[in-house]
Amino acid sequence: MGESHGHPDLSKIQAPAQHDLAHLGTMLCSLCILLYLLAQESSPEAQAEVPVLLFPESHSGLKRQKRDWIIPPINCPENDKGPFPKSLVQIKSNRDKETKVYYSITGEGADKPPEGVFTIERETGWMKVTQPLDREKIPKYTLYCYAVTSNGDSVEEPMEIVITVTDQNDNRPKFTQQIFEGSVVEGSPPGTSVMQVTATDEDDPNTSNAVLAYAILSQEPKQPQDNLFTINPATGVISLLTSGLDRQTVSRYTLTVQAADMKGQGLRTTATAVINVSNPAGSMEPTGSPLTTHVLDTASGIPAQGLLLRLSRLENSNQQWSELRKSYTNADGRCPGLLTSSSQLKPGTYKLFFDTGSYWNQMGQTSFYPYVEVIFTVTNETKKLHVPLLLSPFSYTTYRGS
Ligand SMILES: [Ca+2]
Ligand SMILES: [Ca+2]
Ligand SMILES: [Ca+2]
Repeated sequence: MGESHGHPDLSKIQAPAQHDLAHLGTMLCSLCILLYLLAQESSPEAQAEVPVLLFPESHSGLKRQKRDWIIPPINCPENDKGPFPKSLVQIKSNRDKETKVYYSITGEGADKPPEGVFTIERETGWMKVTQPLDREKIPKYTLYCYAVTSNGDSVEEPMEIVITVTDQNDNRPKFTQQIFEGSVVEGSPPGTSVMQVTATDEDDPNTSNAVLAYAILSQEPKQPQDNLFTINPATGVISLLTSGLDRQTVSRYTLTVQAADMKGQGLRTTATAVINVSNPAGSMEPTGSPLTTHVLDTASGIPAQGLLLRLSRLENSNQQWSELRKSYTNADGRCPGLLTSSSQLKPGTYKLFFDTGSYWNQMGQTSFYPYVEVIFTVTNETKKLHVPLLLSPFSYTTYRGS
C-alpha cells in the first residue's frame, strides 16, 4: 500500500480499464461473501466454526413416527492437543423461545464408561470433548441428547448423535512374524513365487494410514548376484526375479524386508525372510555329506554366515589342486551338501580354503589372516569327516571331528 498507509489504493478502481471490469465484479462478489461470513461470525450463538445442531421439528398433534432423517456424524480427530475442554457442537432446541430449556447427554463416553469424555453445558447446549481421543481404542461414540424444561418435562424427543473419531497415522506397521521362512526349488524360472510376508497396521483401513507397501531392502549373500528376488508391494509375495539359483553355491538367502504405511511413504518396519534353496522334486536329497564343516565366529559367538569356501583335492598325477566344490556358509555357519556321496571322498589329500579376509571385511573388521587353508588326509578308513573352523580376526582353530 505504500504511502496510502492502510487505505485502499483507489486510483486503480476509479479508472478501470475494460478488461479490469470483470475482475472488479469478482472482487465485489468476494466482498459480499466476506461480509456474509463476518455477519455469521459475529452472531451471538456462533463461536468460531463450531456447528449448531438443532433438534428436528416435531409437529404436535401428529402421531410420532420413527425418524427417517439422519444426523450427520460429528468428526473429532484423535490425539487432539486441546486445549480442553474443546467445543464440538451446540445442541439447540427451537422451543427455547417459549421456555427455558436444559440440555443433557447420555451414553458411553458421557454418563457410561468411559465417563466424562463428552460433556454438555446444561443451559447453553454446548457439547465439549474433555480429552484427547484414541481411534484405535474407540472409533465412534453414540450419544443421546435431551432437552427438558425446569420441571423436567421433555420438550424434544431424544436425539441420537454419533461422534466419529477421525484417524491419525499414529501406528507403525507390524510384521506378523519377525522371521519368515520359505523355500524355492533350485533352477526355478523367473516369476516363481517363493513365499509371502505379511504386516498389519492398526490405523484406519479406509485411509492410507494403514495402506502398506512392501519392499526388499537387502539380500545376503549377494551370490550369484544381488536382486535375485522381488516383492509385490501390495501383497508381500516374494518371487524369483532371475534364474540361476544353485543350492551347491548358496543354499539359503536372508532378505531384509520392509513394510511402510502411507503406501510406502510413512512409518516403516522391517523383518527377515529366509529362503531355502531346495533340490528339484524327484531328485535324491543327499543322505548327508561325508565331509562337513562349521565356521564359528568366536569374536561374536555366532555362526559365520556367507563365508566363501572352496574344497580341493590334490591330484596324484600332477600334484595340482583340483577344485571340487565352491560354496558359502549358511546362517548356521554350515555348508550342507558339500559333497553329495561318500564315493566322492576317496583317499587322498584335501584342502579347505576359507575366505576369511572377505568375511571380516564384510563384518567391517580387518583380519590378520587374509584366508585360511586347512589341508587334511582322507584314508580308506575315513567314513565321515568334520572339519570345523573357529575364527576370530586374530586367531583360528581347527580340529578333526566326525
Ligand atoms: Ca491412536
Ligand atoms: Ca499406520
Ligand atoms: Ca490412528
